[in-house]
Amino acid sequence: MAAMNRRNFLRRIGLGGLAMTALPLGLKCGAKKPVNILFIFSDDHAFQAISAYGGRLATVAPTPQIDRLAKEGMTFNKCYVTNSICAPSRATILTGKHSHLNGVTDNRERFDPDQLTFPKLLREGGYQTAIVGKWHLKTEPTGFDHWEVLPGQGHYYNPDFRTPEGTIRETGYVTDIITDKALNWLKEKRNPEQPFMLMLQHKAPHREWSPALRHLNLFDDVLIPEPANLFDDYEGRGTAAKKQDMSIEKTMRMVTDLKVKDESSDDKGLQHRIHGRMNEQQRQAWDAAYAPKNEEFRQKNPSGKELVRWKYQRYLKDYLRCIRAVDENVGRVLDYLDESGLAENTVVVYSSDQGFYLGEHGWFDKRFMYEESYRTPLLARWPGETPKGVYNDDLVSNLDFAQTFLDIARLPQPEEMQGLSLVPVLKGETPSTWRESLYYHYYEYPAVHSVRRHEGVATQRYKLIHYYDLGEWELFDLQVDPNEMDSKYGDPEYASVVQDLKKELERLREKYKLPPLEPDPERQ
Ligand code: SGN
Ligand code: CA
Repeated sequence: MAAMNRRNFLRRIGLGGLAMTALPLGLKCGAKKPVNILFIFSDDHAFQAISAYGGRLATVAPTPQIDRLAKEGMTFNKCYVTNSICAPSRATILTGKHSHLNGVTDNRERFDPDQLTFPKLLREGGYQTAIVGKWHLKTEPTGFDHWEVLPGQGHYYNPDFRTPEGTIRETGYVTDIITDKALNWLKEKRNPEQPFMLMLQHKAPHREWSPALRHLNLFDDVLIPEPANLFDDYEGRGTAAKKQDMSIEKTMRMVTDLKVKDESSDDKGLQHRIHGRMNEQQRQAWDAAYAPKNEEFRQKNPSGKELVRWKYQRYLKDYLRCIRAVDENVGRVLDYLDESGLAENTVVVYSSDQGFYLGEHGWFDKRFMYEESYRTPLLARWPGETPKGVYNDDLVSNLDFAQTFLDIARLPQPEEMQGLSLVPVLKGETPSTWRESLYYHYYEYPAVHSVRRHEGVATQRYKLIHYYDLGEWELFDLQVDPNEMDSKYGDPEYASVVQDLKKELERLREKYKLPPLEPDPERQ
């Protein structure tokens, strides 16, 4: 970039004063070589499905490869998202800003490609940048030297990829192919003279949870443990929890989600998403795996709670099968870093766009500020910097990722970004002034799954949620009610907690420049 352009660019990001210090800063200051950044990201990966986090699934469905990052680096127990849904989370990560400022408040919005993003700044700072896999932001990726992304949600089998040269179709399973492409870029395409930042973004384990053909019979003889609140009756919570449309019992579809083929029904979804994508050989393998299990299901013909239990088993097994392929492929990438000698100078981060319900509250999907969807996995390995095998309890957010990556690259963080660099935290030196609360806002309603709009504030112990169209509040005390079954809002014992949290919510709204709330009676 010419000197003049660079100066304008720095001015634009609020760092005009630095214009004389010729970039790339990350490459110049200090004797250390700039660090590579590998950001592995999945879609809807619940922390409950990563064995490093423990929990009921850790023994039945371990993730030994992702767990390597936990052993060799830091695992965050309290990483939360700003808005628990796909496109908004991705926009927050790229921009380091809350949804109302980056323009992607819900999945229907288009990402403005002219915005300031961390990949653009890394590229400007001398990094080679690439993204492979799910993008989901409608407009074309900007700020990347190399990109190959799935159109929209993409497909599990024989997926198409959008590239600057046009769309291409690949044969095979999406998680393997995304990894092949990422490895190919690392090995053959990038310029080894430059540091890199690679975003390796899986589609899996997103709905409809279609496994790799080699995993179709994994877990067949295993009983997946149920969560304690699989049969939640939503007492103790407000209208939003009662009126959602994301339950295993009522919302999950027998054909597309649960793969019970019904010869009498002409299910377009199954054809479009699964069968129609496959070649004859793949289709036969798929049918051979599901047909006997579906036959057994028909024989048993469960109903009521037994049917919910059956659906839960089928759902979880397919979901965990998808995770198995993600885990194996994380292993392939980590092995390559080891073999190539890159590992030593590469930060590896694993995260997901949000969490997911694996039957907790009787649900699948995300959106709510309740723990399973609000919280997202975050593991990071930075050789020589992160202490090994440490679990961190600081409140961190996907709002922090952009600034963290810039800081790792020793590049300046634009003032307009709203998060915090996690670099000191990663080094085991959390400042005493670290944040004590987080702001959340979910916007997509009316929409699929019928989750009402809400905003809220979370601290280490409490969560205050405001369903502003409904005029309802909920308060959870996670210390006594970790499963969030019993709102304490209105309980006199918690009156002062509510008062303090409302003040904190107002403070955060101001800090993050939220526009005034506009409750909409039409959206009750
Ligand atoms: C998107 C959403 C899901 C939702 C489906 C419904 N995921 O894929 O939450 O279940 O739509 O689509 S997101 O990652 O894009 O946010 S449907 O076509 O099955 O109705
Ligand atoms: Ca998602």
